[in-house]
Amino acid sequence: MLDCSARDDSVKKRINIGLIGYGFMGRAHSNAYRQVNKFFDLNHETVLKAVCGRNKDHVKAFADNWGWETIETDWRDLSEREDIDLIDICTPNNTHYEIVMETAPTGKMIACEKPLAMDVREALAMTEAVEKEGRPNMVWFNYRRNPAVTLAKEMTEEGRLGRIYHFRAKYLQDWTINPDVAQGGKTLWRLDATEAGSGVTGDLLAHCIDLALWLVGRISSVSAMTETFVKERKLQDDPGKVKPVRIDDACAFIGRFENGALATFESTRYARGRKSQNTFEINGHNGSLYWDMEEGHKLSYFDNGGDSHLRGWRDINTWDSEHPYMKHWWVPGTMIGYEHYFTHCIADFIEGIERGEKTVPDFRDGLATQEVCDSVLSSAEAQRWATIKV
Ligand code: SOE
Repeated sequence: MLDCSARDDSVKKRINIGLIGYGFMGRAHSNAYRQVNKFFDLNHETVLKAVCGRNKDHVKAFADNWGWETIETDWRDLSEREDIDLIDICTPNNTHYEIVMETAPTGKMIACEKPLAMDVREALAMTEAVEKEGRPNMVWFNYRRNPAVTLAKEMTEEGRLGRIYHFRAKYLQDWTINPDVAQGGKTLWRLDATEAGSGVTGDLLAHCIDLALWLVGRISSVSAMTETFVKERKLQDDPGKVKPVRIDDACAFIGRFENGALATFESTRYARGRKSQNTFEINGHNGSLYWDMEEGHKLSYFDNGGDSHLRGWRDINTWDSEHPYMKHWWVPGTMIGYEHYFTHCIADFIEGIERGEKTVPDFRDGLATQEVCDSVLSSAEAQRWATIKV
């Protein structure tokens, strides 16, 4: 078993990765594992040891393309392998629980895609299982690792905004407006509640909630509404059949933070023209911050200090070497994008274990987001405020 606690500057240790799932996230993570040691000076090297998927031909083609050394077709065989140090879960949400519960006792490190689980009950058991082993674990909330978002975190921690009054987030897409889009199957499992657990709440708002908890603090209560615009869809794997749609196509909620700030969130897959508009604004006593993933390098900042006639919003282009992560990439002024956030996730994870520090966000943080997601859905169903258990 790999000992990640000791820092030894003379030898680069290997972290043998076992990836489960090879869809969109499998590609994003594979790319991150390939890039991380080229751009970050770490004492550990990621090794693309094995990738697992049920279809042998497909997983073999994926492994050949990305440079994975071996393949498995049953995740249990992968999680039992002695030569694997870290299991990375990129499969649909309804599989996370079983994989984590069976892998944790092997003592392997575990990284899991968001949302951590189908619900709080699963997420709590998973968190306890990894904490019992005391091994590093992580949930891939990749947007924390955007340089502008990390800068926002630094600025709130420095107290530049003063007392925070408001956090306002939205995550808008439009890819499910067409009722002919099917549900279930390899690429459309996000639309099937039995595999995804929920719709935009778990898939998109989970990102916004994770950022809210990180940037502002714990949320204590929420009041939500959801809507499912298309009531039934055909099945991707069996287009002759239709099934009721049980996910939330859209969700909006308000909430209260424990520190007294107010929260407003909105997400939908029916915002015509919006492909992945993920934004937040924070309003504090001394200033405000605004971020929009569609211009992801930019953090807009209003500082209420100085001469009042010179005040105004300014755009901080986080592309200089002093901005978070940027010294690892290209020359000042050149851009990085979506794929890099994943590389930052794994770089931070490895740096954390080299320093013996808690990885953030870990399963405990993923559980906190899950608690808010579950409360949002139960509030919408009951049509009343829900209190978040701490
Ligand atoms: C859904 O379309 C999706 O791919 C999410 O699953 C991701 O988490 C989000 O970052 C982009 O949109």
